[in-house]
Amino acid sequence: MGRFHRHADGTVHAHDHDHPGHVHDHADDDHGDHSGYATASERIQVLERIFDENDAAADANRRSLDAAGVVAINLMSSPGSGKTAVLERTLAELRGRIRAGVIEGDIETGLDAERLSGLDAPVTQINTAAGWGGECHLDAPMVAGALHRLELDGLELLFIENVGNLVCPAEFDVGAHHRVMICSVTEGEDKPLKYPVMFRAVELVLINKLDLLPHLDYDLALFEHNLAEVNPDATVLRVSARTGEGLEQWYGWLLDLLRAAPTPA
Ligand SMILES: Nc1nc2c(ncn2[C@@H]2O[C@H](COP(=O)(O)OP(=O)(O)OP(=O)(O)O)[C@@H](O)[C@H]2O)c(=O)[nH]1
Ligand SMILES: [Mg+2]
Repeated sequence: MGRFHRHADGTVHAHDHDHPGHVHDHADDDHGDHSGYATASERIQVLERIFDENDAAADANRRSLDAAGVVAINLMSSPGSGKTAVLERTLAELRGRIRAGVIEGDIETGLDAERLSGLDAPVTQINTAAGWGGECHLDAPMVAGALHRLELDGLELLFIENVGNLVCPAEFDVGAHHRVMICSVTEGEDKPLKYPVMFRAVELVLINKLDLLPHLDYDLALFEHNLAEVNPDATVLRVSARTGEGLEQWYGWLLDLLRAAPTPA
């Protein structure tokens, strides 16, 4: 299937011409779809149905979380930016202050869930290769299954570590209340400009691996300028999951969310 995405107004757009150098001789866009669907518009209808079903499942997830008084955060980033490293520190340092749990999303393995075990927080794993077609992102039905495995009434905060990917996770509402991303200094200053859908989707960006700055020619101010170009409203925190630098502000941000959350009816 060709690449597709959803616009801010909810409409779906599919790209048929995603073969560089390949010349198409179709007279119109509704002709010769390469995906197995008869026409491009048939494909868009299918994609819209997928997004509609996902959104309904996401709303149901949020209702379950709200009923239990749990605030959920969808944590996204490229592979290796430090999602699990930030969670390891966060769970360890907020232990005893916040009752937190984790849904850990990966294509394969339980390696991240193992890293987060023993921190007094329930962790449940979603492997998208196990029955979800090896998807490169989490979606709301996957998260619905994981919510059933957690004792939500015992939690205040739920982290949903998405599959490492700077594109697709931003397009699927999983039913979380807040979307946060991590971008590490080893990824380059240009990433907000090249992957704007992700950077626009979030309210907080953690710039991670600050401890590596002396070894890089990374320009923090340029990264923040590029981020402001695509998402001027995002809160930005500079952190290092290795040294703990800046993480107090992240904990403060989390505690503020919990204070602001409505108490369940
Ligand atoms: N120097 C340094 N290394 C870090 C920092 N944060 C994470 N790392 C390292 O970066 C690597 C990837 O970190 P992870 O926490 O596994 O990243 P992730 O985003 O969870 O990766 P995926 O789950 O595979 O997408 C590991 O070797 C971490 O130890 C940091 O602040 N500084
Ligand atoms: Mg991880």
